[in-house]
Order: sequence, then C-alpha cells, then structure tokens
Amino acid sequence: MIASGPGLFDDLPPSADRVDIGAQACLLRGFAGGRDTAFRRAIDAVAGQADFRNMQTPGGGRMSAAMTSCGGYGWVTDRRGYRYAAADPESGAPWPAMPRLFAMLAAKAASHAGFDAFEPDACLVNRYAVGARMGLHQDKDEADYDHPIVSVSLGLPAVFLWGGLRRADKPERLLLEHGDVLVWGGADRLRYHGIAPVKAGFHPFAGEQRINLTLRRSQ
Ligand code: MD6
Ligand code: FE
Repeated sequence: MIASGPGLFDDLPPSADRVDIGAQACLLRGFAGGRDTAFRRAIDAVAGQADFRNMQTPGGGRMSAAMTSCGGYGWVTDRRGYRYAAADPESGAPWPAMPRLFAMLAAKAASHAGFDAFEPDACLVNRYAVGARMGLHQDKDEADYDHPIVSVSLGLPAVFLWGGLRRADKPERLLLEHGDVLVWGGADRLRYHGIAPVKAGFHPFAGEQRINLTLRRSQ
C-alpha cells in the first residue's frame, strides 16, 4: 500500500480540470503543478544515480529522447529488444528508488481517473531536447494490461499524438503543458501514441527541455 500521507496532493479540488480523451483515458490539466522544487530535486537525485542516456533501438538507431528510470524496474532497449530490467545496464546497480512524490502523485491521479490502488513499480523518465520526438507506439512490455499508466509532463510543452488501437488510425493532437497528467487504462490501454518533435522554447522548470515521467506497473 502506498500511503497518501497527509497534505500531499490532498489540496487538489476533486474535479481538477479533467478532460476525457477516451472511455478510460483522461487528461488532468495542471494536476502536478505547484511542486516544481520537489520534482526538480527528485529528478536530479534519480539522474545523479542513473544518468539520462540515449538508448539503442532493436533496429540499430537511437532513441531521440534521453531516458533513465527509477523504481524496482526500469524500461530498457538495446539490440536485443525492449524490456523491463531490475538493474541499470550501464552500471549493473539497481535503479534508484522511486521518489515518494512520484508514487503518490501517480496513485492520486489514477484514482481521479477511476483506477483505484495503483502502485507503480517502474517510472521511466524521458528527457526531450528541442527536436526530439517519440514515434507512434503501444506500451505493451508490461506483464498485465489491467493496470493503468500515468504520465506527467514537465517543462517545455509538446504535442501528444493520441491514436487508436490500430497503427493506421489517425492520431488526435493534444498539447501537453507543464504539470499536465495523463491517465489511461482499460479499453484505452493499448492505444497508439507518440510525441511530435519538441519545438524550441524556454521553460523555467527545465530550460530548453521537456521532461516526462511515465509510471507503470511492469510486473
Ligand atoms: C511522453 N509518453 O509523453 C511519452 N506512454 O514523453 C509515452 O510514451 C506514454 O505518456 C504511455 C502512457 C503515457 C505516455
Ligand atoms: Fe508510451
């Protein structure tokens, strides 16, 4: 059980700006706002133990977003494929512990979206420089699709490509801004999605970068 802890996120209005984007998917605008110092410290602590890296894809290219992970498992990719691993392949050490802030925010956001008792065991941290992107993909490396996914956007805005269950389905374009949280699961769990190339700009939280936290139950 992840204790919610008095105070943390309890000050959010019960219907924080919520936009339904699917039967079981929603955008909670600004849900993670107002906690910049705590997010900055937590991200720097994770990156201090497991630095961002541009991993290799099975096809031989490199991800344009730099990534790291925290929690019991981290998401990794190399020539052998995509998977979750309990140790950082760069150091051989376990991934940094998941900051309580991340786990609590994820549980709270999931519960707002109708998914109770979400306990993430993996948090992928994506860092996009200007021009970095993420192609349309499904999140399907997790053992059990019954658990939702919670994704937090920080820093520069980006256009989220929100597709359907088939790769050919034309994606909607949703602007994700600093503090926005996406939750999806159930019938929407395997929808294709991606990030359009990040446009030049400056945000006080992350300078010329976008940071995304994607929290999952991997096992
Ligand atoms: C990103 N996110 O927002 C990339 N996947 O930078 C994802 O690929 C993603 O935001 C699953 C669920 C939510 C996401
Ligand atoms: Fe994804």
